[in-house]
Amino acid sequence: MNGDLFADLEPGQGCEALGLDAFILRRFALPSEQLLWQDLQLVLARAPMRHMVTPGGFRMSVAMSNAGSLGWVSDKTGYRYDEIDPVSGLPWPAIPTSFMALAAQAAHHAGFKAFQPDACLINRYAPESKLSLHQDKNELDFTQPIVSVSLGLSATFLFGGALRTDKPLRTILQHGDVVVWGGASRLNYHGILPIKPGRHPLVGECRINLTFRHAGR
Ligand code: MD6
Ligand code: FE
Repeated sequence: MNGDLFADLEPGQGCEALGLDAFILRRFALPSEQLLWQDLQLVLARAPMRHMVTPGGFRMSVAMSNAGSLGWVSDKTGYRYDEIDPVSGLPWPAIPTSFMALAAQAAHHAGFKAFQPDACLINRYAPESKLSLHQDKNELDFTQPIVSVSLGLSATFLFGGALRTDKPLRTILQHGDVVVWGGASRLNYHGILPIKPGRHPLVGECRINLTFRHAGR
């Protein structure tokens, strides 16, 4: 694996390469699905899902919330990480232990040791919701990877390059799949195509994505 600065382990079994320093761990979250689901409900009881507004004034089709000392927020003034949930006026709920364990294990499996997320963005996609191609660049520290956990309905994930014009790869993310990326791919463009309607036995008629990052100093 490339990127000695970022990793000094070799990726483990069941790691599918998506790009340089980017891996899919198929079904990695399945053994903890019940605990993750319970803990997610506790977080959402304190910080309910909401549709944020983009700096351009558009309501996002994806509903969002956060756990952790920093939460990703968007409003007319821009995108940022904030310690306070603007809806409740309170700090975001802590990242549950079950989430932290899964994120750290997945990162370790993909060759990134000592991942210490301080932000967990929770995305909920109803049918037809999508996320346009974007880069994740609001974090202060790009040396730590991102760990992304897919739950519920399947989605087509687009994984491009460092330029918006690089033709993206397409892969389907299913319930329990975990994507880990960092190093050379950390700033690659990516997105989610519109979700197709369906019903998942645990999650219902939507897709939930948990994205773990180290956003602060
Ligand atoms: C999603 N994910 O899967 C959207 N960003 O719902 C992301 O935007 C994302 O999956 C950075 C790293 C992994 C991701
Ligand atoms: Fe992203």
